[in-house]
Formats: sequence, C-alpha cells, structure tokens
Amino acid sequence: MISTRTLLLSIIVGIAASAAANPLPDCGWEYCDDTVLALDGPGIEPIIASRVTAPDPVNNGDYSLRLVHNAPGETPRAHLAYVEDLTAGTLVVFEIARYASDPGGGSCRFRGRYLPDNIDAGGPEDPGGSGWQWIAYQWTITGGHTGMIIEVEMTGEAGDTVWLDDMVAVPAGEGTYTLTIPCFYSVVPVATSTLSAVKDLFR
Ligand SMILES: [Ca+2]
Repeated sequence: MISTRTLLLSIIVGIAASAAANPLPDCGWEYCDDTVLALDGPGIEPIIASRVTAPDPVNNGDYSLRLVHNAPGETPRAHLAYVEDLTAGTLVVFEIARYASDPGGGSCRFRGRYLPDNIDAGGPEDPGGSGWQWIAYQWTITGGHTGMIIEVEMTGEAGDTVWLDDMVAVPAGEGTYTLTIPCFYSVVPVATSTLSAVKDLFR
C-alpha cells in the first residue's frame, strides 16, 4: 500500500514537468486527469475521486470533481491544495463551488492544516443544502508556520457524494510562494497573480 506521503510526493513529481506553460493556478479540473493531491483515511480508496463531465453537475467548463465517501464510520479527507514558502501574516484565500443533489447527501467541510507541523487551522462551516453553493474563506499564516494544506473532509455516511468546481487557493499580497493543486505545480509570483486574474483563467 502506498502511504499518503508517498502518493503526494509522487504526484508532485509527476505534474511538475507540465507546469511551465501556465504561470497562474488553474483549479477547474478542466485540463488533465488529476483529481486530488492525496487521500487520507482507512483503506486504499477512502474517497473515490473522479473527474467527471455531464450528466454529472459541472459549474464551469466541461468538468468537475466528484467525491464519494467510501469509508464507513470514518471521516476521510482529500487534499486539494498545498501552499508552501509563506511567512507569518500572509492571508491564504480559498474559494470553491460545491454541489449536492440533496441537502444531507454531500456533507463535507473544508479545513486548513498549517505546515510543517500539520496543525488544524480551522475552516468554513459547511453551508449544507443542495445545488451549487459558493464557499469562501481566508486563513492567516501565523508565526512558525510556513505553509498550508487545504483539504475537504467528508463528514457524512459512506456513499455520500459531493461535486466541486472552480477552486481558488492563493496567498494574497506581495512575495513568492509554491503552490500545488491538481494539474499545476510552480513557484508563482504573488504580485502578478491577483485573485481576479486567477479566477479569469477558468470561469
Ligand atoms: Ca470546471
């Protein structure tokens, strides 16, 4: 069995070569087969992650990410973004569109974990409900931390399904950071990567 850490590192190496052509983050699950960076939970596939198209719900473009809870009695997690080389005081801006077909069927919540010590940084409350909903949150990097993992926890029952699209995960302000999201790995100059510029890439 491949450990979560090994899987994460393998995927980073695998997508690094394709990053040079795109200087800004793209998180709409449009351009490659990557789904999430890694999974965390019991068994080989605690969440079944798939890149899907219609008739699955898609908020923008042709594809979205479908996550199916596959760990009975547990709360499995999928890592969505990985930001490094940050300094204290930096804001990490996160936005994502989330879809459930019925109010209780897509129970999940988005969480941050400070790096390198993997400390829970909290996150937005799950809005619940059905259809597409927009979630936005900001974390502040505090002293001693240099980065963040952003993940989604599936908090309901096995078989629950949630669809995600249009993810933004970007530090705000001047500086340089290392961002890893599905399909993208690069050092990004923050000054030229405003939030609106990132959004324009995939909406
Ligand atoms: Ca999309």
